Amino acid sequence: SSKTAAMGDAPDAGMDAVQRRLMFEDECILVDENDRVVGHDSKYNCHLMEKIEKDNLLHRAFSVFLFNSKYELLLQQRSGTKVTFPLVWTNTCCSHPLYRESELIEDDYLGVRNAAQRKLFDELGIAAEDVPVDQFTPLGRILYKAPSDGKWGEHELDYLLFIVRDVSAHPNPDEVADIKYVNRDQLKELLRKADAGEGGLKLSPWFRLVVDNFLFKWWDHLENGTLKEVIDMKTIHKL
Ligand code: DMA
Ligand code: MN
Repeated sequence: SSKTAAMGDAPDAGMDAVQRRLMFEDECILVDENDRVVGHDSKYNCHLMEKIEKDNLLHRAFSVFLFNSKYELLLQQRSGTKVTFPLVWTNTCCSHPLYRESELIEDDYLGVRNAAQRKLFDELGIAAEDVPVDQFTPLGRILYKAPSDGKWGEHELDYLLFIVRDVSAHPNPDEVADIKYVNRDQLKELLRKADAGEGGLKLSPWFRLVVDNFLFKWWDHLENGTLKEVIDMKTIHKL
């Protein structure tokens, strides 16, 4: 992409056309630090670091961790055209519930589940019937800020969702460069490589936060059938 080659003064100089459309069409949900809805703004504004700092913009997001029936976790490498965090490896699917009725529903976190189902199809071509909304388990919420390169970054209140389903994935190249399933040892090897800077391998900051704080413990509980014990939807972890 010409993203880095064409760095002019405008923050969107050289932005990929598909990603630009999403930046202006997607209307994110603004929340306060207690996850109460306080308004809405474009995906574009919500991810401009200068705006985030000036107006203290915080938006709602979700991160899906999809496991197959062997309890291997599906990872994705973001496409090179993503405006934020291109080419980094991360959990199965991340995005934002949008400021629309179906994705604002707070009962049983249905809005976030609806958004997760929508984006699993958009990014990975996973059919909605393969990921029924009632199969997502919301485990917790994290609040974090992370600059990407240049003018972009994240400041999110992120719902962490687990789901176990055998699915067939057909990655959308506008969103996803590559996918793979990993077991715990394979993930540990990826972490080691990323830490060592081997092969230019990079992990997303939010995936790293979840790995370092929760993932392996939750993975054990998932496999042992005791996931309910670790659900905590009261706390908002400021990481
Ligand atoms: C944003 O993901 C959400 C998190 C948790 C980082 P994203 O940049 O992949 O969003 P989108 O797919 O909507 O561009
Ligand atoms: Mn975001």
